[in-house]
Amino acid sequence: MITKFTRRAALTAIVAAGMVAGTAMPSFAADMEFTLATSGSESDQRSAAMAEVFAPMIASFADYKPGYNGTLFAQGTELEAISRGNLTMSIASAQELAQFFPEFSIFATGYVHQDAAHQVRVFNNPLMDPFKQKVEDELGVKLLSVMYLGRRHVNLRQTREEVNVRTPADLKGINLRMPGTDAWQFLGAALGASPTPLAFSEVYTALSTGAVDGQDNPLPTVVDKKFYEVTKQIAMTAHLVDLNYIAFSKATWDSLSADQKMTVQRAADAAAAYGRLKQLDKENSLADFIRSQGVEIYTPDLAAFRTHVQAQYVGSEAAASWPEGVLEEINALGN
Ligand code: KDO
Repeated sequence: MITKFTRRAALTAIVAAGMVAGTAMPSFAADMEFTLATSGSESDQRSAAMAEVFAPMIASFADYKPGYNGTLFAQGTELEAISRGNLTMSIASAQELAQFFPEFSIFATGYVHQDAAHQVRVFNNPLMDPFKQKVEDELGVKLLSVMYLGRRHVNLRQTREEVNVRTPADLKGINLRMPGTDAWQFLGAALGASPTPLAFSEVYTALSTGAVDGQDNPLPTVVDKKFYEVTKQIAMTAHLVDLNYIAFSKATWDSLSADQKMTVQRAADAAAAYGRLKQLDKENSLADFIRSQGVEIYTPDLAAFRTHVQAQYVGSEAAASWPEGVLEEINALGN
């Protein structure tokens, strides 16, 4: 806790300095450069949406410069880079934000969001305002829009004969790669597995060598990163309807004219909406292809997973950070 607090206080100071620098920039700048860092690939739907929709919409005043596969900044370091003024944008997760603001773990909790539309209703609801404001004030990052990554499932190297996943008890001892933050590790343990933190860029190799037993991601990611080549089964746990935020430098934002701000906001919303539709489409159509590659896909006992995962959060340190009543508000926005 002390580390987090110290880190946050330091960042607040950095941001304050950055914002002063930001306001000194000319608001009419015609040749700005918006750099974006993501650990996703170029063909990932979120990357494609940014390149195909966001970039042309802001082209009259800014060049869009994306860096894929964690090449500009390593996974999990992007928000700090924006905060320090070294990066304009990222495709940020709630789990990354929870490292600075533990209450963001509520959006990273298993079986909370129900679907893509629910994510949008939650993001646009006034309940999000204090969350967004805090990120802006203390990290110097504006959360422009919510992107859909999809339903995460458990994807293992073992055949179903070796490991048949019906309930969380069947994941006991399974070395499951999860991204490297507390919120992700908690979710992996809540599923009943033994979570191992690993950067996204390392997952394929770790699966192929057997350094880990499995990973969790939505079907489009399994195809995009060819995880089907090195795994044998997917248990459709749907334990997290995963999202990302389009994160934007507050210092750069403050340097834009009112028209430019409106254009950036519209471009982010349009890219998120476009990417969401594409991702939903892929999610609904990729199972046959994955099966044709020799990967068995099946649905475990979802009620058992939901009950077990939710029970792990009750009384947890993460849940203690959630503002009173917000979980109920999120649930009320569901179907
Ligand atoms: C991953 O590392 O498994 C993950 O899916 C986590 C997401 O939050 C997101 O960052 C994503 O990776 C990357 O954008 C790569 O697709």
